[in-house]
Amino acid sequence: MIPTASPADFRVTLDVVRGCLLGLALGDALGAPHEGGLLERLVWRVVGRTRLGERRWTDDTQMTLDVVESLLARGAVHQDDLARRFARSQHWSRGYGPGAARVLGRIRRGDSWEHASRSVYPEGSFGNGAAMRAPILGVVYACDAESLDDAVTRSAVITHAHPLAIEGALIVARATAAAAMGLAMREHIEHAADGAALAPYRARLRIAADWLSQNTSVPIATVRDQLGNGIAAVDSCVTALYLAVSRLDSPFMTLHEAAVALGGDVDTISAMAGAIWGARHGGAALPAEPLASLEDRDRLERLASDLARIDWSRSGDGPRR
Ligand code: F2R
Ligand code: MG
Ligand code: MG
Repeated sequence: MIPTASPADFRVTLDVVRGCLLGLALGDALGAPHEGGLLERLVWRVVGRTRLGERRWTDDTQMTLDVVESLLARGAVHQDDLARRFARSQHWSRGYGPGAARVLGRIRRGDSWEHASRSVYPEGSFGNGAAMRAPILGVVYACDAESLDDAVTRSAVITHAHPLAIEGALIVARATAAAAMGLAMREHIEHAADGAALAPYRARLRIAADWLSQNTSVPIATVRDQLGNGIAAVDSCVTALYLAVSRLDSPFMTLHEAAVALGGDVDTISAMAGAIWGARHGGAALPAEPLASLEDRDRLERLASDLARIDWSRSGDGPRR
């Protein structure tokens, strides 16, 4: 386990929860028109706005909302409940990964998540679908590293049993926790590199830490070549972390523009990076205009308020309301 410092007096505030949740949804919705190939972009032109003209978000936000609603209903990561919610919410128009859509279809038809999650790939999916829903768990369990790792792993394995998917989710959640707690992010990445269980993450985190310590601007093509921009967790989690940390002192839209320039899995990289940036700066720092046209803003605000009302630090014996 990576020792993210956990100041005893850290308390999750509404502003931090809003920053993480809305930062993720905004990154997702702004990135979605840029994701995938020609066909996916054409489809998004048709389904990318609600009837009210709001910017729709994709599977990244939908699965995060499933995690939040399940947490609120059960007080912890309850895998059967979460699997049912993931399966019920899944809809083609949210752009789920092909393997994830099949896994969730099986669960909907009555298969257990334990069986379904290994039905498409026997060793489990190594896509970034577990990492994209992990940031909010990082915030909720920020000051309890053990509960954080347990919650993220339990959420991940429902659809993504592959070790690369789980470690990617842990890296993103721990980084969101570190951002929320105001820790020094370059040092956090160095610790993460030293503690990473899997070699591809160790290598990428080390590259990111070196770039940050040199304090120079790295061309976006170099970021793409060395950290990746793909749908696999290993090609997107460290990328999102690096983009967020290297642009932590810039406006949110600068971060989003970098994700668009990077290309590839833009909605997910922008969502994960947006959640980390938002957890650091809080919801009040997010740009007003795109936020005003975000799909289901009221629901996101209500869920953020409900989460922030609970003291999750006593997760071992159940959170206090
Ligand atoms: N689905 C999309 N975008 C559609 C366009 C993607 C584009 N064509 C591209 O490939 O870049 N976006 C959403 O999906 C991502 C999250 O995906 P998730 O939930 O991880 O899905 P899945 O299907 O489990 O994994 C993704 C793909 O990775 C490959 N893969 C995974 N595990 C594998 C394994 N064990 N062996 C071989 N291949 C494996 C497969 O190609 C999977 O389809 C997010 O971007 C979200 O926005
Ligand atoms: Mg998506
Ligand atoms: Mg994506």
